[in-house]
Amino acid sequence: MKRVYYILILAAMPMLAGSLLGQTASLSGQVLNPMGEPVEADVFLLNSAGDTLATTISDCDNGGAYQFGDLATGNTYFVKVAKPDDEFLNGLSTFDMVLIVRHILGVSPFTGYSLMAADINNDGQVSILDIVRLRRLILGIDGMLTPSWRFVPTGTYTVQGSYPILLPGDVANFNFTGVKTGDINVSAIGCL
Ligand SMILES: [Ca+2]
Ligand SMILES: [Ca+2]
Repeated sequence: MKRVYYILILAAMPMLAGSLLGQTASLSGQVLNPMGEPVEADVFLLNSAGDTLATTISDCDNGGAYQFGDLATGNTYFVKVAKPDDEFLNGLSTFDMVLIVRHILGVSPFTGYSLMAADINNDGQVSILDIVRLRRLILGIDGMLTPSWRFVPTGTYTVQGSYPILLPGDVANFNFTGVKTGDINVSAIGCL
């Protein structure tokens, strides 16, 4: 019987220690466009196995803020941000096509988020194929664009799907930048 109690106490110890020391933390940040304006998007919190632990929405009425609370400290979590593809023409115009042409001709080369936005067919480079694709979208010949938005941790430019974050305690400002595919001049409305 003593041994059973011992095992029970051992099993309960990490939980007890965590609650006694208050070892929970929150993770928060903002989802913004490249101009720093809020974007409403779905924010997913995943574990390392890829299971969804919680979901929330970045709040346009609160500067695009999102937050997860009551998380165990010391763990690495993963955050994924996504936005439905249904408003794929949001912000797309012939002016974006002109800007991509100027990039390809070397007149006004892109950097950073503009390069991400201009890769419309998602093949890792900006080429005449992206202009063709954008033209077909604007003319209504092609009826979908996937992904319509791409989200990366602010200051990075490589899309991976989900991004790790270690929680030694509360972490704020795990911010994401949302790039609307094809929208070079950032005219898409982020809070639809
Ligand atoms: Ca491309
Ligand atoms: Ca645009």
